[in-house]
Amino acid sequence: MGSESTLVLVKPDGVNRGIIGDVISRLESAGLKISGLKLLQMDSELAGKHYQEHKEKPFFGSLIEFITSSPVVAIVISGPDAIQKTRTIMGSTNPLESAPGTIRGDLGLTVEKNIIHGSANSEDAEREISLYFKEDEIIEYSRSIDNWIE
Ligand code: D4T
Repeated sequence: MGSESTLVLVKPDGVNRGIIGDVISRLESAGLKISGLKLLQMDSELAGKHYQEHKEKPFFGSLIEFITSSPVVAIVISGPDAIQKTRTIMGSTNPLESAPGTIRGDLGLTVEKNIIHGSANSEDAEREISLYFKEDEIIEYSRSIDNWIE
């Protein structure tokens, strides 16, 4: 159960619906820690890099338009098994198939408007974190509660 980091985005639908706090709160309540945090407007270049694996998919154009349609919140989330833990709290891609209690199951609307992105694996996490954060924007610190979590 090693500590690791993952990249989370609160997507434009989450920002515009005013549920940034709810998303962050669910991750924090599960013991995960914020190591980096920013609001930013993605451009199509960054969006293309982020979603490079989907370049050939039929939904790619619409996905890029959506993700660049308003600011997003980028977060580096850290903790034991942070990648899998975050994916579990997110729920599955399609909110209609996400379990209640997950972010997408409770708050998501469609496969596109599904509130949150979380890195799929450690390789993606490393690549995605470096797309959004410089090294000195990620802060390692310990909280007293970490003794109860790690
Ligand atoms: P992300 O990458 O946002 O955490 O989502 P997932 O890992 O759960 O889902 P994914 O890689 O299969 O899809 C990436 C992203 O594309 C959107 N999408 C997906 C879409 O707009 N239309 C579609 O038909 C699919 C399959 C949603 C998430």
